[in-house]
Amino acid sequence: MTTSIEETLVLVKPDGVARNLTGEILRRIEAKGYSLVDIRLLQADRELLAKHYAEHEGKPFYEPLVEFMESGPVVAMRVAGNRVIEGFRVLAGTTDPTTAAPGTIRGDFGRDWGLRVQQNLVHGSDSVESAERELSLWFG
Ligand code: IDP
Repeated sequence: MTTSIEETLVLVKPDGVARNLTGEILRRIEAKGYSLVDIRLLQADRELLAKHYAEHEGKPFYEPLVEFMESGPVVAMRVAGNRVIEGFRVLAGTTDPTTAAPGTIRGDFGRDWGLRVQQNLVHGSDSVESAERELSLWFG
């Protein structure tokens, strides 16, 4: 057993907000035992999204990803808990909603629309370094 109290950035992407899944996603986070520390609903602008997704610049899905993320409001959450960075990514499921395991957020609710970008409902930071960088971008 490892003790590592962490904070992570969770985003409910525009598809999740539009489909009224914010409450269900937060319910799963809280049911798992993680704590909500801060939350905001906002319309992300391109400048914020370019910083958030800097590692993907130049990839074929980058432009459709940024367009999708600015297409409507998102919910940003600061979530705390032991090993929450890895733990939330397990709750979310793998990137592709078609193959994400049932029981995960993406596996249960993600739909493969056949679009240029996977609209997979949520984002979760993937490392301690990413979490620190992303939390300061979204929460200052
Ligand atoms: P993650 O969100 O599961 O960590 P990343 O590789 O960080 O996945 O990619 C960021 C986001 O870009 C994904 O959540 C998804 O919306 C989109 N994406 C990633 N790879 C692809 C792809 O191959 N095709 C379409 N969209 C993708």
